[in-house]
Amino acid sequence: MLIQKLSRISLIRSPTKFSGIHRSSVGLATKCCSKESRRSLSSNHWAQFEMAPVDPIVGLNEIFQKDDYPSKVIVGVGAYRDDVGKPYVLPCVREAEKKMMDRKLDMEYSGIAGDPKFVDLALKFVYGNDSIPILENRVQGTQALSGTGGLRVFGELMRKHGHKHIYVPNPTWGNHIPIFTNSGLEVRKYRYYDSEKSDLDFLGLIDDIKSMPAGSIILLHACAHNPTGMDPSMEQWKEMSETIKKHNILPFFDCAYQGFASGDPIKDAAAVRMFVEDGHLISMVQSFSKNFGLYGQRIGALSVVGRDEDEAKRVVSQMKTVIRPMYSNPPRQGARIVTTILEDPRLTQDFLDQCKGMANRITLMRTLLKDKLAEVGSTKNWEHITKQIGMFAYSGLSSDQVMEMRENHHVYCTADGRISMAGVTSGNVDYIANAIHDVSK
Ligand code: CBA
Repeated sequence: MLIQKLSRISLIRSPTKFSGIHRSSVGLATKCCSKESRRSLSSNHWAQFEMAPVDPIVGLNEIFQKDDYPSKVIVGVGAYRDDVGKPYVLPCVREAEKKMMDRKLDMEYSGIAGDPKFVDLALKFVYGNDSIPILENRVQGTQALSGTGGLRVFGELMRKHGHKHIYVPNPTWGNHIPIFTNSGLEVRKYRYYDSEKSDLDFLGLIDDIKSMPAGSIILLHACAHNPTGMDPSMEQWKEMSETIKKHNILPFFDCAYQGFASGDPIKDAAAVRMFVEDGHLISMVQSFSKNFGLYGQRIGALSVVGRDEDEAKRVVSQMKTVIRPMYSNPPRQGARIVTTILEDPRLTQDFLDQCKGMANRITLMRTLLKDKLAEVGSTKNWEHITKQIGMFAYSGLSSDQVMEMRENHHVYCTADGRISMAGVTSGNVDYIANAIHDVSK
């Protein structure tokens, strides 16, 4: 009714060539901005606002939506898709939701640090039930607005407590840089990847750790490094742990893909657990976006290992002083879903199987993509596609080749040539292989 009415107004006052709802909203805008109403506006505080550039990862979805080419493909943001390209809700998540509905839970605020039961289970999930600091209550944490929110709280916390800079790998997840810059930290980079060899630059990495000033924070990707998909071996992690300890650096783990590297969340926590066993008083942010498929629920955790329980609790009390004026307290649903799964052994087993299923499908797509590239006639070396792990293939395509692939083939990946393998399916792999070959031959 209302739309019909508005359409009529717009037709009378301002005939346009648009149709339906569009026409009505354009009509409304025309009405609001007539000469008379413009005269009655207050002085304009918005005029100097420029249109901001779209986000290099998430913004790709917006550009993709505007492309009406029927065979278009997006392999940009790291979000898992099933083999027909559809978003996937884990069956264990569906079951947990049903259980929660039956319990008729309230919708009260959570505490500033979130749901304590969730935090307890989340920390055990990554540190391990039998971790000594867990048993000694020396690991304490808060619920976080997924990985991104936890990173931001950590950045502000450390800036408030005297830190001036943080080291991140080169390259790293693009959003790390504005997150820490906006927290007031200077972002410095350490060597991580050798693009020539499509391999880890381990010597460069160790050398750079050695030259970091004592007391610096180093961000480490716990597993499935984004964007390169290259993780250190366990021997290399050991050497990093020793060097970091010797130089008195604070390791901060970003654990966004636990379960997505090997298919087994316990295996994927190996580096974190080794650092803790080596006596590092680490800090860590966890995300449940990918492994539990809870992207939009914004569920994660931020934790710290202290020398004793009291110390760890003091740090958490300071995290709460950052959180309260920032967003007061976190949302409930995601925490309840993860808790419902992790407190039930059968649902936990279902989760483990379903997480493995996602990781296995990605591994299969890596092999398929590499094989298809050979099949369509590419003579380039694509070994790194299967050597890399986790959600992404760091293809080695240049930004020009990425743009060419976008314009000529309507295949969208990020400008650094990162391909989300989670978006590759048996239905689009030939198309993607052809596009990659065409721009790289
Ligand atoms: N850390 C790393 C290393 C990540 O890759 C991401 C997600 C996050 C934050 C933290 P969340 O806030 O959902 O827990 O994730 N990175 C992306 O998968 C994407 O979600 C990516 O495509 O790079 C993003 O937001 O950019």
